[in-house]
Amino acid sequence: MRIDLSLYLVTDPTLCARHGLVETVVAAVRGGVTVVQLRDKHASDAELTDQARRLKAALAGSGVPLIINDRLDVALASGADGLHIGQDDGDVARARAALGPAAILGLSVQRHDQLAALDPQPLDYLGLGPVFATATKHDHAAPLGFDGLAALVAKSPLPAVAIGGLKAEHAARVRAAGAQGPAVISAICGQADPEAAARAFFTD
Ligand code: TZP
Ligand code: MG
Repeated sequence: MRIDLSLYLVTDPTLCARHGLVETVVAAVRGGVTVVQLRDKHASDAELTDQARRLKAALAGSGVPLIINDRLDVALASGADGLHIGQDDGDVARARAALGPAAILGLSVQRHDQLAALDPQPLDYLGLGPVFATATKHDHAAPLGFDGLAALVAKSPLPAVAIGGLKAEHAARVRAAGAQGPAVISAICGQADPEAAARAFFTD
């Protein structure tokens, strides 16, 4: 599936609570976010499915896909547009088989050996990072920096977003490194004005 990775919003239950999950996402989409990933490591499947359905309804007509982090069952039950998994979240071929050909499927990659080992065929895109250290993800891998990001993108068989500590001022360098765009949590979700925060990613 073709997917616009220009600005990828990942949600966080604490940071998005400032304005409410749905309100934050709707405002961010008004500001130019092109993909939304629902990410909550602690919610039950039932809670996350309910949130996904509410987000999916709020995004109707926007053309912005909703992707679920980690939980294949929630992606299937909620009618979301896709799934994003990490290196330890199961087999991409099995996820593709369960989701069907029309769904979006993304994978997180932190290192060259992971890139060399992956089969791109079932996947639509990669999430590469972290570019910088970030307090938003506690157990993150070693930061890549922009040079490390560019080196990974150069070897990537798939379009990629970059993640980790990215702010609007970094958007141009992310694109210059060859990524389709930045993926962010706190630069949008934790902000007083999520719409303006999203729009700022397109100003340079
Ligand atoms: N994966 C790598 S870094 C990260 C994830 C989910 C957190 C990104 O959050 P922020 O606030 O944009 O640094
Ligand atoms: Mg995961």
